Amino acid sequence: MITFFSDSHVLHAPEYEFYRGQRVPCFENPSRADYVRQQLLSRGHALRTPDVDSTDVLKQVHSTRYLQFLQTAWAQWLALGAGNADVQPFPSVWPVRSLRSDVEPDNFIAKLGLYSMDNGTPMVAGTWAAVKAGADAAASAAALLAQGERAVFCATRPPGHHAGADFMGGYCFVNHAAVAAQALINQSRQRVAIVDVDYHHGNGTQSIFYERSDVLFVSIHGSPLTEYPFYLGHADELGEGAGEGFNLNLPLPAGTSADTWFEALETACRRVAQHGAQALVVSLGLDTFAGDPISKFSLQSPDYTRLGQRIARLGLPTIFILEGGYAAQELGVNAVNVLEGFEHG
Ligand code: OKP
Ligand code: ZN
Repeated sequence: MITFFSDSHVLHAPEYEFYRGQRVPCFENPSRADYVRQQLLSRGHALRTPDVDSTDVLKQVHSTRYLQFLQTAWAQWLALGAGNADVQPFPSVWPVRSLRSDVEPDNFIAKLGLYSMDNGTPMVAGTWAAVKAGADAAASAAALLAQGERAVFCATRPPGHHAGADFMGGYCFVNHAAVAAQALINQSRQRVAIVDVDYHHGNGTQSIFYERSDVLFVSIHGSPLTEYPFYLGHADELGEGAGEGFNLNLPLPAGTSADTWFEALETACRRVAQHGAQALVVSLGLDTFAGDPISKFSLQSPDYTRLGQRIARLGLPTIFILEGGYAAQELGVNAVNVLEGFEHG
């Protein structure tokens, strides 16, 4: 399968994140993309550099002030002190209930909190370059579908599905799946579907399309009662206004078996077919894998072939976008299993 891959992903390589009060090495690190790249090349898949500028589509799915912040954040951080060059900024204050988020403060850490849902999304000097390349990959994939390509993979990192219209979180800065779906809509397709199979609910993607009926969002994920992102992803979130009925969450308890997971995939696929989708975006998180260090489902490597086969049966032009998956060594095998299941049945 044609794959968009940018070497710029290595520019986003934060050293640590926080876990229970301690600094721990980042689960989301460049080795993930290296393993995916290796596996793609050794199994004969062609890599291409993203070649479509996503700037205009990014503005359709993210707010102007948030994009402006992302692009200038590192310069603002350095302006606070030259010693900041090798320090990771973290937010420490957030505009929760009763506080205002309409006025952007001047203080950098206050802005960082305004535009963040957690303190688990470290930023470094090269973050914007890396995430822009990821968004360009999504736009490039959509352009190939317009030319008649059946399916394209974006081997992108960091992931994107937790990023909302105006916030980062869960290792995500821009929402690549939203960029891909919006770019497909811009090709005058009336109906697009997004299926999010990452272990974690794609709260950012859901929120971006929550009031829209053209983009159906369906997600299978660990129950938010116990799993990140905790505050969204319940079954009663059905969409609002024009979007009512165009959001489907299939939360499953931590520890759910692969058999039950595939039953949920069946439900998801039936909903996509019913939508009459003309193209599909798959938020392909592989942290449903039994060996994943931060997740609690139990898919095995051959299950990813089966996942790809089921998606292929929808018969839709499809963009696969890499999201999570933190068993880095197995990530490449599992990702390419999906692609080959899709291609070869
Ligand atoms: C991103 B994606 C674990 C911290 C977990 C949030 C998880 C983000 C997952 N110690 N932080 O959906 O795979
Ligand atoms: Zn995840």
